[in-house]
Amino acid sequence: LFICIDHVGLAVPDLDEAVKFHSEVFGWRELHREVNEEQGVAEAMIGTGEQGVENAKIQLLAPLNENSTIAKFIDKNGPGIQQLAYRVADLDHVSEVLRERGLRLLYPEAKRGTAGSRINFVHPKDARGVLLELVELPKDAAEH
Ligand code: CMX
Repeated sequence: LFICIDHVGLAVPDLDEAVKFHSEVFGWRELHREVNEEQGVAEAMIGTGEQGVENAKIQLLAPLNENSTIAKFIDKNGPGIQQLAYRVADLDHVSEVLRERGLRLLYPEAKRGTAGSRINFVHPKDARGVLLELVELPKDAAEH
């Protein structure tokens, strides 16, 4: 059903500060950055950046405003791990299979995620306390 772990998402109050911390202390590199208004986030993907090394990324997620899901998460839990993302080949198929298995998907249809990917989420209550994102990369995606 799943190809690999695509990324782990961390809720952070300040994106620039978080990128600096993870770069300087852990040696991660910024691979990609964007604003996703629909999701209410400013985000950066960080990773090793090593060519030919397939590795899960870390997604740093900062709230765009106080109504953002990430703002609510930080208010309630403080900064930290907000989501685990599994990469899938066919999001619509996997969503259908998981619905058949009794899990609630958050959106009736896929939404736009990082760099033009298609995404949906399994409700954390149905995934044993983990907000599970499902990610289908765009067909022409260059692997990081
Ligand atoms: N991980 C684990 N559990 C979580 C959670 C998370 N990230 N977010 C909420 N929960 C739990 C809460 O602890 C709470 O449990 P209790 O009732 O036992 O206290 C329950 O789920 C309801 O939580 P809530 O604080 O009332 O939050 P909401 O229901 O308002 O929102 C959710 C929860 C999952 C529907 C919302 O976070 C959401 O829509 N997430 C998907 C979108 C998203 O995360 N976007 C940002 C990232 C964008 C990207 O990845 O590209």
